[in-house]
Amino acid sequence: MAISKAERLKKSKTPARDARFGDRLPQGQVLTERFPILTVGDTPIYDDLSKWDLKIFGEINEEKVFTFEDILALPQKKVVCDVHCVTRWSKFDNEFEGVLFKDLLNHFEIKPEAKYVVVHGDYDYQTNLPLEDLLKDDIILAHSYNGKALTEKHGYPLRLVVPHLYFWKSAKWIRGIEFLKENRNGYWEQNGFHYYGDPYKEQRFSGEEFELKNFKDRDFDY
Ligand SMILES: Nc1nc2c(c(=O)[nH]1)N[C@H]1C(S)=C(S)[C@@H](COP(=O)(O)O)O[C@H]1N2
Ligand SMILES: [Mo]
Repeated sequence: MAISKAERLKKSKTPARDARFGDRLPQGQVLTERFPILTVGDTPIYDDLSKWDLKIFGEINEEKVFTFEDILALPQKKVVCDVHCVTRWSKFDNEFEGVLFKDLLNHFEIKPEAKYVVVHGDYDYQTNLPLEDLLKDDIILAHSYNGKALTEKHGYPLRLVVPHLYFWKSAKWIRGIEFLKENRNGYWEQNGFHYYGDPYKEQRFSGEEFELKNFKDRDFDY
């Protein structure tokens, strides 16, 4: 089922580049005004926030658990960003509010060996990223969207937002952050999608990680 999602998408027609948006709209994307919902499986309902927590584990000095109150007690920031879904929709100027990932990092110690992260969201959703990517200034754990609490379907009470990668990396209903020495692919990454997923390089599918197109631009010793 999941494999066929990647296979179906590969067969879909690539939309022509929309010149109105210049470089802002990545190749192969179509702009949407609405905010589509893409979820594998059921939508979790958190009518009682005491049932929610965020566990930090793996290659860190001491495991840490944040309650929702803990999250609200951290510095609150806003990020305005564009999002790009691998299924070809993009949406401009989304305002997310919450806690920057780099601010969360002040509250636990990552071991120097940690190089990768797997983000866990309900239910059993996992997605992988290099740790370095999460250190960027605009990576946010968001509880609000355009001035209001996230809706249940968009990830209430807390979702990750990683603006510079395809939107499947932005785990909804985030419950865990796992630090790792080596990369471990998540759900979509195991099911035909790219392990990194840069929309500006159209890294949609797995098996494309060698970027043969750009081979001539690589550094060579001789
Ligand atoms: N926990 C969880 N997070 C998830 C998903 C999911 O199924 N479960 N879907 C991903 C995908 S494929 C996309 S495109 C975005 C969609 O977010 P939205 O539904 O708010 O548009 O969430 C991502 N985060
Ligand atoms: Mo997606």
